Amino acid sequence: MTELPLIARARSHLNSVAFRTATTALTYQNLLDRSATLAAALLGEALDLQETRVALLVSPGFEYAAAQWAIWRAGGIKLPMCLSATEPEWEYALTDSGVSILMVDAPMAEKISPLCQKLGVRLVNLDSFTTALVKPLPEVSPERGAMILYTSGTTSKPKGVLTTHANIQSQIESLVRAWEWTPADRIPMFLPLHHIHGIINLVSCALWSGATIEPFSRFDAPTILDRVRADAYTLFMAVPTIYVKLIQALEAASPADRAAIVAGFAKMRLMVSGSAALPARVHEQWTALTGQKLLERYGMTEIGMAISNPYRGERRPGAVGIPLPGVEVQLKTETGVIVTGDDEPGEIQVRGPGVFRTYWNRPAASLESFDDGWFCTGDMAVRERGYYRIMGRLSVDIIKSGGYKLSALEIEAVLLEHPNIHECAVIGLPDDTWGEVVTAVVVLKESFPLELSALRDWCKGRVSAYKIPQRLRVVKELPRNAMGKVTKPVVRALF
Ligand code: MCA
Ligand code: AMP
Repeated sequence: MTELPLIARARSHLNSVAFRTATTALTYQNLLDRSATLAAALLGEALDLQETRVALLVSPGFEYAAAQWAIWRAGGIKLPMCLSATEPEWEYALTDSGVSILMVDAPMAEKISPLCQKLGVRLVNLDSFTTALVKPLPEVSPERGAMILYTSGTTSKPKGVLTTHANIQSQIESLVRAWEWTPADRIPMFLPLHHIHGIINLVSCALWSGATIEPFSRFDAPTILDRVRADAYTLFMAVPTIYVKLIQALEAASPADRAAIVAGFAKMRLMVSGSAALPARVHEQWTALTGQKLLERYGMTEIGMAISNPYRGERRPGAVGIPLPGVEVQLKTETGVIVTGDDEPGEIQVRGPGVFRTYWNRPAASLESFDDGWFCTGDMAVRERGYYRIMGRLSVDIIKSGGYKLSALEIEAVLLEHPNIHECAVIGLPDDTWGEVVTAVVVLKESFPLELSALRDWCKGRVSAYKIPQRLRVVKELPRNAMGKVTKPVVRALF
């Protein structure tokens, strides 16, 4: 039987450690066995899940990876959800994508089970399957749907991005080749596992290569720095906010501690930054502190990684480099002309086998996002001396905070439900640590005031913590243009 390449490749690393924690070392053989058991549990009497959507709400680690492989081996489409999302956010993702099974671990089971009952979703608790199950698994062709990731855009509600097994394989192969992954690699995993950065760049590339992953439930600087000091890693991947936090931690450490930690960083073969712009200043500060030149790359949920500074060659602060293997990139000006030389800005358009198939159940949005076969990213860039430099986004309604992409429109829709908010405009304001911080400018209904802390409390349970405004400004009226549309650049100028 032909297996998915990601699974077949694991058979050449059977005794290597796939996941290591302080107390466990689980091998690729363990991962194959466990995912076969979970695939059998998912299938029950069925022979093939036939692209049934299976949501995943499991803490990062071995069980998450085994569940992910189980869904794929059983022929399902995986929908990883944010562990810290709110119930309305989970409900939206589950219903929008028509999920019929949800895989959970014990910590999440109690929280989500009433919602599953309400929606008629079958709950599969991983912890209930402790003994091995054996069942023939279906053959899954690479052209089948593999994963749906929800991403915010210029619409209020997030859209599901559907990628196939072939898309995922090409995204992985491109990065493994460009960044020279090997079975000897060891990498910490502290990024959330409902986005490409964690799922593809980190977990899937590592498992494709026979490398070892050390999972953490979240990013905690002291814990990670202890392991860096112990030379635990060869590779490191993070968002710019994390590098800023690490710089703060290193600067606060005693000279002896700092020297020991820096020695650990200096030995790594590669440190990557992405998901948001890495300020040149942070890049340079990191090099000055650790001797490491960060490799910055650019990607997007719809396309995986597209542009990267080279593993061997100049890593230029402030630039994202050149197209990755197998990825075609072009810039198109506002007037529809394809940029041919350096120094002329245009929108980044991407083509290649890694580009997603479609937005789930949104044919019109899918059609609109392509221009003659090229995916339109909505990001502006310029080529300078051969390297791309990101200039910003076309839409003012997309905010990047801590590496998360947020829709101002989605947050505005929630704020408008507040009993004392008459009108609002949400913007992202520049911030040294978070890249941008969510900022709400509101017109109140009544004369009684609204404090930021009260607004933040009200938002809890309605939207994920990272979408909750960090700053608030009350105004008498919002600036509008002649058409009556709120002018966000003028709103921004209030600060
Ligand atoms: C949390 N806080 C914030 C934000 N988030 N303040 C401002 N802006 C924010 N965005 C505050 C909290 O309210 C809290 O404040 C304090 O910071 C600590 O919160 P906590 O949640 O513990 O923060 P953290 O754990 O330190 O999180 C920071 C983080 C996290 C580790 C950088 O945001 C993260 O994992 N980001 C990565 C996201 C990611 O992987 N994105 C990839 C998607 P208080 O203490 O007052 O309560 S992009 C992608 O996949 C594409 C394809 C790509 O290119 O990679
Ligand atoms: P997401 O939709 O969460 O996949 O986020 C993708 C977006 O993150 C891109 O469209 C860019 O706006 C932004 N992004 C990713 N990497 C970089 C980078 N290195 N520099 C600037 N922006 C980036």
